[in-house]
Amino acid sequence: MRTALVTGITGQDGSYLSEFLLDKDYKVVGLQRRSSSNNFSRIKHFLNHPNLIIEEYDLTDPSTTNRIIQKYQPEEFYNLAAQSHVGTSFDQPTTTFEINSVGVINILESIRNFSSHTKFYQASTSEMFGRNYTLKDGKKYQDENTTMLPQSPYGVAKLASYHMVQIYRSSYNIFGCSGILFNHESPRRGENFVTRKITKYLANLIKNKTSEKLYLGNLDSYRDWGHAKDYIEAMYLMLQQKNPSDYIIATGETHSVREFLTKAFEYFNLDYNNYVVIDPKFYRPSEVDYLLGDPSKAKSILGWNNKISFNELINDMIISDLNNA
Ligand code: NAP
Ligand code: G4F
Repeated sequence: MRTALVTGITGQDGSYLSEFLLDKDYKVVGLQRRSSSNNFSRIKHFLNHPNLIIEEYDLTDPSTTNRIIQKYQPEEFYNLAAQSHVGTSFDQPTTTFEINSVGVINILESIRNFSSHTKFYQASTSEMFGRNYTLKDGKKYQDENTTMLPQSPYGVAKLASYHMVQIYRSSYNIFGCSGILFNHESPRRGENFVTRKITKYLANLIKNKTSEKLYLGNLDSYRDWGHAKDYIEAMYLMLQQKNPSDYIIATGETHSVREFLTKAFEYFNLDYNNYVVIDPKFYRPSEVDYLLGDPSKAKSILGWNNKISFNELINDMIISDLNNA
């Protein structure tokens, strides 16, 4: 039985990936940071799985990282833990850098010193491109060759760890891959990301007849939004290849926040203009305006394909939030 370590198991992607690996008969060691209150809501339905072990862990603590790597010597290590909110990274740049950059170096050093056969997956991000894109035949997009010019402390920290993975690959022959994932959402998405904020608000509006308004920031940025269930499969595929590499994972479609909002409200035949208030509090000091990924490399080498459409994603999130409201 193969062993996989998954950091961030209590998060959106960590929860889906762990279930996926357990279904493939892996032993999964889920690394969870200590909390004074229970944050198992995304994993409680499989917490009793016989092949799941939960270990307490903090990415910023190198001695714990060393101890856990030495103890399990895993075949695969998926690093999904992060301070993952871009807006928050402007308020907490040092914490963001500690977790999203220094934390990754801690893991890479542990693998180099104690478990060099371990294949490593790093959760990189389209936020690393910032406002940059490639322009070809009148189309703006980002692919593996697009220059990265991050616009947020989060993007900078993720770019540092992306380069670190490349350095450990070329200098020490570590099997390290970065998945450059574009935005992906699901019913398990954190409630302060824009998509979930919208679907949760709508469910509350319909079920509880609230008269509260929905406060949002910039509606004119574009994102390439996929479903987390599709994207975790790409992470697994990257570590099954003969050689390590970095891959864009995206749908190849882009939509504005306004479009997401319009479609979500139309589900209930409502006009968002009657409910949404723009609050400058949610504007960022620097915004990423336009993301559209070209996943051709992942399609041809990994055989990966996005299956869940933009409309299906919105419906899945709305229905789930309605059931929970
Ligand atoms: P998420 O739901 O915010 O989950 C983040 C996880 O990291 C949580 O389990 C969190 O634990 C854990 N964590 C945070 N700080 C930690 C620390 N110091 N030590 C140990 N664990 C810590 O994020 P996600 O959406 O699943 O994203 C997964 C990864 O992909 C992240 O690295 C994110 O930056 C990256 N990414 C996400 C997207 C996207 O659109 N979702 C796109 C590109 C890249 P708690 O539960 O205790 O908070
Ligand atoms: O949902 P968001 O916070 O996602 P963002 O900033 O694109 O970051 C997500 O995707 C990245 C990949 O590109 C990941 F690396 C990262 O970890 C995270 O998962 O914001 C999306 C857009 C932004 O343009 C934001 O300014 O929505 C805009 N927005 C408008 N009103 C809002 C709000 N964002 C949030 N969070 N809350 C609002 O009220």
